Amino acid sequence: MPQKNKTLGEFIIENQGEFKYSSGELSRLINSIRLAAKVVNHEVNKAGLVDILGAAGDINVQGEDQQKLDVFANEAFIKTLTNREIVCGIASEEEDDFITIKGRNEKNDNKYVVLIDPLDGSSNIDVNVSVGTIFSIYRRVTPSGTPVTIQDFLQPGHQQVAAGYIIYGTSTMIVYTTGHGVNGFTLNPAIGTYYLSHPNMKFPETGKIYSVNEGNYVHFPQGVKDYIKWCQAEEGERPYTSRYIGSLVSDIHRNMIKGGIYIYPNTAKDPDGKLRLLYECNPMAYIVEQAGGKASNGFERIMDIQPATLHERVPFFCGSKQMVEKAETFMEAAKS
Ligand code: P6P
Repeated sequence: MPQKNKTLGEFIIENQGEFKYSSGELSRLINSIRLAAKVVNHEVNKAGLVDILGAAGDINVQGEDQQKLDVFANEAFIKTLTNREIVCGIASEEEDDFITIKGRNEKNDNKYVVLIDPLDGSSNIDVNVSVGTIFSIYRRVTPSGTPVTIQDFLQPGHQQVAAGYIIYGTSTMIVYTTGHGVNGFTLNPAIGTYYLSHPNMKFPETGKIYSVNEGNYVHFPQGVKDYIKWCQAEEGERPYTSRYIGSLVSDIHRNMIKGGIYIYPNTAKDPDGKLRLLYECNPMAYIVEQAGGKASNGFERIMDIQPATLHERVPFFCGSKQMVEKAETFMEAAKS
């Protein structure tokens, strides 16, 4: 069990050997994400002062264009990742297409691609509810020395070499995995250092929390309706508790600590589901599976889905293994 209160920097150096291929780039990549997260955290925490500092589109007190926070976050992560000369390409939920990074002397010889949702749940900022950044890292699959292509981004989730999220909540945390378990680091804002606060995070096998936007109930598939009614029935440890923040990172982070299931099914409005496979579901699935949980589209493992487009959406069932499996039995039963 890693020793608590170690800094993120010390942890990365001590676990350098665990990264199968890395000669340090993956560590530097995680470090660059750590830096960008501090920059975004500073801006997110100022959001409450928007009346003083000006809303997006205004000119702020420094005479600069006040940016929407998701635009700011997107630019902060892209700039930091580009400057560190470690990745050959970036795909962002905020960008229509991927960004090619040619690297030193335009050699196109950087090893990794990063996919990022720079500020997930940003609509919650105006009401002071926690939001998050989600990142996913793959090794490129096309030949080094050539510009990155769409194939480098359309990899199934089980090819990820690292994934993580930053949660800008009552405290700011980085939670990530490189395939050797999940560890959580809490930022001490006074000194700008992250400390290992949640070593070796484990998703409880089961739980009593279900997280779904029941406002969409009438549009849910029958299997989801049946599962929700089962959660609400008076039997044994049920009824379960309904908890839904409307911020994916926060809902899953809470459920990973307490036990629970998060469901965003397909609905009439979102016939393929609302969440993006590449920027939200695959990274969260990697983290959740590494912590002993489960993530599917109601029928098949999320990380086995072969992506066809950058922004494709999937239904998402994610959390405590036994709860996801129970929901899948209702989905299967409703099929027949
Ligand atoms: P709804 C935020 O927009 C998000 O992508 C997730 O963070 C969140 O879980 C979900 O959408 C909320 O969607 O339709 O319930 O408001």
